[in-house]
Formats: sequence, structure tokens, C-alpha cells
Amino acid sequence: MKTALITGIAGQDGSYLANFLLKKNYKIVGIDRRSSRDNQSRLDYFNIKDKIILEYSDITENFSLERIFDKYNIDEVYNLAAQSFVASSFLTPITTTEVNSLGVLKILEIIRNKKKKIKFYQASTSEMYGEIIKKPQNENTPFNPVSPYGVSKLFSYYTVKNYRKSFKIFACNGILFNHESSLRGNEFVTKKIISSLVKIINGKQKILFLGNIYSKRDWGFAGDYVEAMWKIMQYTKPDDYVVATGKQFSIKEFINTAAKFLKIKIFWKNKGINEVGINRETNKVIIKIDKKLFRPIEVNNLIGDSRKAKKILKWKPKINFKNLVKNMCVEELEQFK
Ligand code: NAP
Ligand code: G4F
Repeated sequence: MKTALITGIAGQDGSYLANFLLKKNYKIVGIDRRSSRDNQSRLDYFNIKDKIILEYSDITENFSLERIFDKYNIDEVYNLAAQSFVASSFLTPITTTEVNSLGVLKILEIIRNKKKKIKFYQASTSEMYGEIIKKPQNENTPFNPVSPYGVSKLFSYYTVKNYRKSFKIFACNGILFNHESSLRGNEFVTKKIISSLVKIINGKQKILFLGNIYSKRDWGFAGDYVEAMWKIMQYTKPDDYVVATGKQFSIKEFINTAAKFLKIKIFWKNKGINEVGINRETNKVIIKIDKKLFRPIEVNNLIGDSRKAKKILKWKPKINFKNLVKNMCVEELEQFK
């Protein structure tokens, strides 16, 4: 039985990955942070809390991390812990960097000092492409990050490559494009759109406020993407892979698709900051643009080319955009009830 250490286990990907690895018969040790709020609801969703070992720690605390590495015979580390919200990274760039950059370096230093060979997976991101230089983006596309989040993740990306080359550590980057599920944090745009539209049709919210609805993302399903993480770690040699669907949609297209599944007929009026989405049946404005929700710099155009993962790892996404949106709508309606 292999032992996996998952940092950020209570997050969207952490809980999906823990559930996936349990089915592969792994022993799971998960790192979670103490919080005054209940933040383990995703582990409850999979009903797996009694099947995993939870350790309270913080990836910025090397002594605490070392105790965990000493306590368990860890084979594979999946480093998913991060300050993962791009918008927040403009407000808290130092914390973002301490966690997303130095946290990774600290774990790699612990692994470097261990006699046992421990594999390491780093949750890298398409946000590193930033103001894109080429389309679609693959493993050879130059990076050009434009947020403290993107910059902090690029530090880790190169640190992983450096530790792989310098110290022969089995360390890999998964460059994952946006992936979603009903367990996505409420502040991310997909979850925010669907939960707001469900509240609007149930009379519990009047207006959905959004920022830039013309940026484009390559959205996949979190359940498919954790399988890619595992496959990256099982391949004979460590490497870096883009994980994406190869299709892109704007935020506005996401809204229109979700509205269709929720049987809301929307028509759009005006342009720019004055653009509004109107419910055709009630003639009420239900979507408005709020300047405060724009970022200082936007990442406009992400679309991934994951042919390397397909060819080498035999990985491809199973859930397409329409089914992703549909499944999120169905689950949101159930959760609302
Ligand atoms: P998420 O839901 O925000 O989960 C991140 C987890 O990390 C949370 O449980 C969080 O705990 C924890 N964490 C934050 N700071 C920590 C610290 N200092 N020590 C220990 N734990 C800490 O994010 P996700 O969507 O699952 O993403 C997982 C990873 O993939 C992240 O590294 C993200 O940057 C990266 N990524 C995500 C996507 C995507 O589209 N989802 C795409 C590319 C890369 P709290 O709940 O206490 O904050
Ligand atoms: O859902 P988002 O906040 O995700 P974003 O910024 O693409 O980041 C996510 O994906 C990255 C991979 O590319 C991950 F590394 C990262 O951890 C995270 O999981 O925003 C998506 C788009 C942006 O262009 C944003 O400006 O939606 C736009 N948007 C427009 N209105 C909004 C809103 N985003 C949010 N969160 N809230 C809005 O009201």
C-alpha cells in the first residue's frame, strides 16, 4: 500500500484527489489548516473523513512539516495547498508568495534531505501564461504571468524543474487549466454564476454582479484532472504536462449555457460597464457589471494544448463543457433544496 501526502486536502482538488486515491488503495495523509469556520465540507461530501488521516499544519511551517514527514512513510506528495484565488493575490501578494512559492521550496528541501526517494507533484497553473504569447498554450509556450498569484506559481514551477535536475528528485509540474465542480469555492466565477442564478430563480437574490465577462477560459472537470495528477506521478520519469480540454469559452458564454440549463431566458443589452443581462420572462435586470470586480490586469485568453499528456500518459478529459455546466447546475439545484 502506497502512502500519499496531500497538502490542501480540504480544497476542491484535494478532496477529489483523496477520493480518487482511496479507490486506488492508497493510505492518505492530508494536511489541513485549523480554521474557526467549517472548511471540511468537501471531505464530508465524499464521506471520506474516517478513511484518511488528517494532520493540522501549514505549508509555510517547515518544522511542523518535517514532523509529518518523520511520522509517516510517505511515497508521493501532492502539493495542492495554495492561496489559489487570483483576485486575492493582488490584495495579499506577500502571503500568496509565502504560501505558493516558499511553501513549495520548504517541502522540496525536506524531500531533498530525506534518504528515501519521495515523489513530488506541484499544482502549477495556466495562470503562468498570463498575457499570452501564443495560442493554444503547451509545455513549450513562454510564460508571462500578470498577477502575484501567477508570478508566485512560476517561482515554484522553476524550483520543481531545478530540484529535478540538480538533486534528481522525482518532481513534476501539472500545468492545469481551470477545472471546476460543484465543490468549487464560492468566489470563483463558475460557482458564483450558477449559485447566484439558482438563488435568483428562487427569489433569494436579485442581481448577479460580475467583472470582465469577455475573458476566455479552458474549463474542465476537477474529477478528470485529479486522474491526470496521479498519471503524471506514475510515469517512468518525472516531467511537466499541460492538462486542459483544448476548448475555450467566455464568461458570457458560460452564463448563457448555465441559464439555458436553468431555463432562464436571458437577453443582453448595452455595452461595456453598462451591459446588463435581462430575464426575458420577467423583463428584470438580473446581471450587472461592477467595476470593482475587474482585476488590475486581466488574463484574457487561455486555451490549452494537452497533446503531450494524451500521447504519453494516455490522459484525456471525459466531461465536456456542456456536461460540466449541466452537472454543476443539477448539483446546485439539489444543494439549494
Ligand atoms: P482550493 O479549493 O482553494 O484549495 C486550496 C487548499 O489549500 C485549501 O484547502 C486551503 O485551505 C489550503 N491552503 C491554503 N494555504 C495553505 C497553507 N499555508 N498551508 C496549508 N494549506 C493551505 O484550490 P483548488 O481549486 O483545489 O486548487 C488546488 C491547487 O491547484 C492550488 O494550488 C491551485 O493554485 C492549483 N490550481 C487550481 C486550478 C483550478 O482551476 N482549480 C488550476 C490550476 C492550478 P483553507 O481552506 O484553509 O484556505
Ligand atoms: O473563476 P476565476 O476567479 O478563475 P481564474 O482567475 O481563472 O483562476 C482559477 O484558474 C487558474 C487556472 O488558470 C488557477 F490557477 C487559479 O487557482 C483559479 O483556480 O476567474 C475566471 C475569469 C477571470 O477572467 C475573471 O476576471 O472570470 C472573470 N470574472 C468576471 N467576473 C470573475 C468575475 N471572476 C470571479 N472570481 N468573480 C467575478 O465576479
